[in-house]
Amino acid sequence: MRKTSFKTALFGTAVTAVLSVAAFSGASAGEKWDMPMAYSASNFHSVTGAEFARCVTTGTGGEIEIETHPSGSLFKGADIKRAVQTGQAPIGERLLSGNQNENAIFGFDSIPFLATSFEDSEKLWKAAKPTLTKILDEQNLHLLYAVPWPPQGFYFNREINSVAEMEGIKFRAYNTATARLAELAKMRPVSIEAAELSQALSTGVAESMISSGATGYDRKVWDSLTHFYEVDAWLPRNYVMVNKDVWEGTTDAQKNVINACSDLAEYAGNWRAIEYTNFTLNGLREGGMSVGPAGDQLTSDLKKIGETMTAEWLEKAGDEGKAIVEAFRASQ
Ligand code: PCA
Repeated sequence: MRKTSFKTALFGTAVTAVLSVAAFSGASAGEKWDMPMAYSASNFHSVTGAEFARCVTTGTGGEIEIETHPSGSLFKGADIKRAVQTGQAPIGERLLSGNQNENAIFGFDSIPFLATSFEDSEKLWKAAKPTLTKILDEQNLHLLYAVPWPPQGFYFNREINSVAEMEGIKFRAYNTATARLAELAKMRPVSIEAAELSQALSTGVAESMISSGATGYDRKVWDSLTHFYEVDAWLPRNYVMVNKDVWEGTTDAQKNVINACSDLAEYAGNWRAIEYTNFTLNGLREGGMSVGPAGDQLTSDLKKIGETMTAEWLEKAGDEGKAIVEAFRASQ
């Protein structure tokens, strides 16, 4: 049978399922799943999501047609998880650590200086995934895949050489960890979604942030900011979730296709993130920004803040959190 000749492919049986369903089910009109995403269409997470959507649409022979809605056009980032939980949207993508205000475990990927490379980010993800899958399941959500952002560094509109020099600066925060970091550095945190970032910077609502080269590049921040310090503080993830009732309503064959497309998306998204890292740092340079490592004083000041934040997170995340960090360290 045609099926067996594909068995040696990268994703084995799962890929076979995609191909066989696509080949035999024809193009009947099916269900439409709108998929809200918070970041710009050109961002690599959105590109990966669009490919995932095509994979599912093709793989199910049109039985499930997914359409992505990037840039927060359907729901803003902060509203996407609730929308999927309550069934307002069947599927969606959200910044994982954006949910850490409801459960500290969601912030496992924003602990300063715990996992600072793509390799370690992958190990940390493996250590956290079972706990996270369970928490999401209890919230009526089924986890499909997660992709990291490039390492996080600091953006400023002036040269900064120590944490003392950050005092009073308006700092754009994207989750509880970044707001806490601002507080510890005596900056003034203001919560702003990436989709509103360019405007917040040009109007002076924010004058600094921690993020990846990718987001700075996507939002063309060189119009307002001058310095990017490569601190490699952490690599936060975006995750794609589906409403549990919707997931349970799919057939086994459809689940196989969606799982295969999810594996492929996580793998491809990870590679895109790696490739996007230097590409976007060069983009910041071409935009006129100074891009380079933080100085010794700034680095050691930030390490101290990192120690405080790590202790605070471990306290809040309890035994489950401690187990994730221990499993990660054992895998290093
Ligand atoms: N970009 C996202 C989150 C992390 C990142 O690199 C943002 O700034 O909103």
